[in-house]
Amino acid sequence: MSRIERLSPEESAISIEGNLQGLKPSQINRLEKLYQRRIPPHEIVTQEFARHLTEISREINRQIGVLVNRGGYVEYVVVGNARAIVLPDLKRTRVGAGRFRGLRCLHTHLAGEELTQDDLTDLALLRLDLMAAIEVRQDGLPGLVRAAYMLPANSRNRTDNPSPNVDGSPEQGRTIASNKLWAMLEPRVPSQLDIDFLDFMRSLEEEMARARRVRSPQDRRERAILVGVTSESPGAAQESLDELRELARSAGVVVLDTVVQHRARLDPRSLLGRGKLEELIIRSLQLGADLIIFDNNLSPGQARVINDATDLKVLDRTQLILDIFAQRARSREGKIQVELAQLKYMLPRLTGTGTEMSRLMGGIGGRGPGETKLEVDRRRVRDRIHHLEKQIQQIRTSRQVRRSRRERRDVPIVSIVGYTNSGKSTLLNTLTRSGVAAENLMFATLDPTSRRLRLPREREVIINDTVGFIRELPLDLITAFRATLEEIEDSDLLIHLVDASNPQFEGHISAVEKIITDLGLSRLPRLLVFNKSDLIDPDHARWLAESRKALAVSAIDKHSLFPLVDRVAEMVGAPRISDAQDTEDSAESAPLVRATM
Ligand SMILES: Nc1nc2c(ncn2[C@@H]2O[C@H](COP(=O)(O)OP(=O)(O)OP(=O)(O)O)[C@@H](O)[C@H]2O)c(=O)[nH]1
Ligand SMILES: [Mg+2]
Repeated sequence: MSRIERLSPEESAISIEGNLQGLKPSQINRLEKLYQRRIPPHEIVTQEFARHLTEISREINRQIGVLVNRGGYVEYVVVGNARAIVLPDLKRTRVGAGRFRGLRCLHTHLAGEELTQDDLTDLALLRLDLMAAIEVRQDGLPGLVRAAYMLPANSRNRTDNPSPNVDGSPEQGRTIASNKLWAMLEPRVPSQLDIDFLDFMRSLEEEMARARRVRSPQDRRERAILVGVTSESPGAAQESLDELRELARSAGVVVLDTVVQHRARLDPRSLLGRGKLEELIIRSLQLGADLIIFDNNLSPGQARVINDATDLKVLDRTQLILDIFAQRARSREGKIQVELAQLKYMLPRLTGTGTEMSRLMGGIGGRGPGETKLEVDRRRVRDRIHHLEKQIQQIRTSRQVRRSRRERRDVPIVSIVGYTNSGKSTLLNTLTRSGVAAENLMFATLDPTSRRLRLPREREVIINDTVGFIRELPLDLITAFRATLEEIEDSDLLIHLVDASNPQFEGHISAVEKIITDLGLSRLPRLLVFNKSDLIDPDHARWLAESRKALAVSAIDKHSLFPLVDRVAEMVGAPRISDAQDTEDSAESAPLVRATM
């Protein structure tokens, strides 16, 4: 086994960590000798090894811990105080999603006490194979060994034990989402621990792999746990999390589980309480998650604390949205805008160098901004931002020229705005018989499309599809889409399209209104249009429209759109085509004239 060779005693560093103050050289020497002892790989601990630990432990009246690998070699020796021990931070070496570290902790408990909460936390956070406390009897000999291990998901309904060699029923562990997180072996003295440790770990890992939903090697999608921390009502939190789930789906992420924590007051430091954080880590281990996505937006400080504690890739809501934008942007300008927004969001979150940073930088599937992933430093990020801003400026100038050309044309502009997935692209397609991609995904459209729409009585307008809005969309991100914005700014009319079939449509309307106001566009005439009315009760649709001086349509049914076209013509007072200077091929692009009815 290469692992044994690599970590043979000759090669591993002989160092004792922790509380060494006041120890005699002979005692240090005996501690160092631990590195030369080997436990047969199939045993958790031998009587002899345990005795070596307990004797020194009693003598110096401090806890002693060792981390032992699966080859049976000691990798770390740590000295604590009489009641506790601080294990080294192993997180620099990352463990694959859903795997154990291949190290178990054996440490002494001077009063023969149960495993402490800290012991169990270490078991989870360090993803140890096993956490064992060896009782130190008054005479310095080893007493009972109490050992805990993490359980695979859904083991509540399990009838068999992870290892056929484990006797007795494991003690109940703490539960999350009705899943036990850990279990205990029956306490025994070392000589009676008749478990084949390697077999035990193998069956535990196999069961862990089975519990994680089967992933085919081709399936490269990342797997995430969604987390919402809220002081709001459970209902509101759930709705918000439902939207996050849609966002995650749109980003191509598989959602394994969702976790909501209610707190009267959100913890400004880590957002989540420590216990919840720990549960989250175990849960991600059980399910084989690569990534945790927060519904909340994390401050740079919170992101750092959570990142350090979990050793998992952590994204917040804004980063998830940015990630979707990064996947979807097609135009050169769109791509630059997204990279710019990503860099600006990440700049205050960059600390340190190397892996730590790459974890923060990496979006889903490692799609961090630009090519600069591993060795980025702040200065380079700033340079890149500067460079991209200059490019944007150039594109903007050339667009200005195009715009002024169009202004001369004197054709009214109508922009379709609305919450993401409300059906804007579908509406444009049906109105103009075009093939703009419309999908049941959030932020399907990022690059704006303009089409001519011929209205009754030989009139026409230019109609724009736009990027969708979403609640709590950072204004920075919208302004990043200047191209879309400029189209909206020039509009003579905004069609505010609402997905009436979405239970949250009221919230969507206010979110869109707020963004319109924030963008300083509230002066523009607006027409509220309830879409997807085919999915709701027709009477309700009619009532909705009437009560709000709005229209109810179904963008997939062109007949439902005639009243809309009439109203648009009325509101923009569109000139006759013959009045406009440039009529191009507008005769062919006349899909929605009454004659087709
Ligand atoms: N049943 C029904 N489905 C619709 C209607 N309008 C749009 N859809 C569907 O809703 C989904 C979203 O439509 P899009 O046109 O892509 O929505 P969008 O507003 O452009 O979305 P983004 O570009 O992502 O902001 C698609 O699956 C459409 O087929 C409608 O009137 N009725
Ligand atoms: Mg769209």
